Amino acid sequence: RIESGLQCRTALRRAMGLVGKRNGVTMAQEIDARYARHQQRLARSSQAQVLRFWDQLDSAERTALLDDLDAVDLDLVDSLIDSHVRGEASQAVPDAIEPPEVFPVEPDINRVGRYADALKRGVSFIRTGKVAALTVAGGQGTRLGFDGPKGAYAISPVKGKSLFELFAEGIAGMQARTGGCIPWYIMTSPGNHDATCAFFDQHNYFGLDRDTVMLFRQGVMPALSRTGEMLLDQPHRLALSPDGHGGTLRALAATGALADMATRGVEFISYFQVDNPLVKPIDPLFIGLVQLEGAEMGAKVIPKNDDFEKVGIVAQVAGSTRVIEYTDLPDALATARDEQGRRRYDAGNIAVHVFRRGFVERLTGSTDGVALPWHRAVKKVPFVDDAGVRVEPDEPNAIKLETFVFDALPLAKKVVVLETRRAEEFSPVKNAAGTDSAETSRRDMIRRAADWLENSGGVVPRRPDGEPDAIIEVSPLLALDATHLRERLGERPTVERGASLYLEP
Ligand code: UD2
Repeated sequence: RIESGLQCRTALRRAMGLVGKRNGVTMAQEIDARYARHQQRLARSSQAQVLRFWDQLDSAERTALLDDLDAVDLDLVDSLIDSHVRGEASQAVPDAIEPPEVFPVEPDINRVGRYADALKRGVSFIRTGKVAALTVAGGQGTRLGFDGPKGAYAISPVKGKSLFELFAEGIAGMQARTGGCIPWYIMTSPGNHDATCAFFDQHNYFGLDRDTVMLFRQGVMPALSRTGEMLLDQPHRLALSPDGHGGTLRALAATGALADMATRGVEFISYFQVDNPLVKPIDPLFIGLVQLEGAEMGAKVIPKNDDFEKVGIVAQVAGSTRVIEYTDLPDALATARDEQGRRRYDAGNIAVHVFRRGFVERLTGSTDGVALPWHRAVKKVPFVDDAGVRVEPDEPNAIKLETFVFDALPLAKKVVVLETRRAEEFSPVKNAAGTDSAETSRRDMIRRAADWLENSGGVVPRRPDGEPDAIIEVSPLLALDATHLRERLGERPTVERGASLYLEP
């Protein structure tokens, strides 16, 4: 279920044991009943081995194991074992792929009017409360080496604001600019949900109205041995991981977030990943174009930095729009050039989407649930062996299963693919060092702030290589883009060499 800011606090208090304690007798009976139910169900799926340490567990451990089992959809797991675990369901890239039709960053002469109309409509949808923001923040920050919800990572160059704070201010800034209210839905995973709630609580929801911030957990999938047994991470814990960002759609429906959107009158969902501090949480032009074109979903793209940049590409396959993940793109396609010598498959997916609420309802409303394909990955997953010893494998030993949100694109009746500028909207924080790290992301935030400032008549010192010779940060509460800054900036500052400058309202 979803938790708005207020409910989140109660849930935290419950987790800390401050409310809702039950007495021992009732708890023991409840555990027995739950155990009996799960034992039967697991036996039918030949997975009863996960209960092999039951007799050695205390009641807290038993409860933890039962909670893990509650979170697993065993029917779904059963249905994937033959195809995706014992077999290797093919994710082959079809032969006949084409570049997609893309709306350019700057409209050509034929589209100027359409873009202006789209922008006007987008702003009006925001003003009238028809737009929600949706952040997917369920993944683990493993590659970043950060211990905590990734959104809590301090990233802004002067103030050290967290990713969540930047998004919150982007939303607040857009509310102030349009006069609308933008509900914000944040998808967490069971592993980081409580910490995420606590982070928002501790920061007083960054000044947003608590009743407009909703957190909801995504689902999980068990890691499976190559022969299809669910692995134990500890004698009383399954080895579970988030079910991929495709799980967003399922979780939106299952937790009541989608129904909550309907109650609030939300028609458009602005989707983005937690790892990109440059993202525009809400882009009126993009939303307006999706509506104006009668599309059910949109995808923002940028030209790739190089042939092997780790972004999926948006492509046209047999009449529908799809993302082909970078790991699946054959080298011959990644390096292909058109007649003008330009990269042929160059529409890099930055994982920013607009969904019509009705589309998500259609996908999640069918009796079969969301028909997104499952992707298998073979990973190293620590596990408890039959003797109860925890093994850290040296080689990949387990299958993890995930769905990807962009696999909804071919299910949409129509799609809008909009190109944007990398320097304005994309610099993700994924790795501890090197490409897509905190260092490159901060550098890009400073570059963008310097460009905006110069565009507004400010003077920015630059090094011989052209990089700004100052650390500059623009609060999203002051300005959301270059034009906005130009409108809002009073005095044009001259920045001293080596200075640190924070621009706020
Ligand atoms: C993703 C895209 C890639 C490109 C790139 C842009 C996939 C498979 N690939 O690559 O095509 O667009 O991003 O930055 O997505 N998340 C969840 N729950 C999950 C898994 C992920 O919330 O179960 C979130 C996670 O918190 C993060 C985002 O999804 O915000 C991306 O996940 P990732 O880092 O695994 O994806 P990546 O970088 O391989």
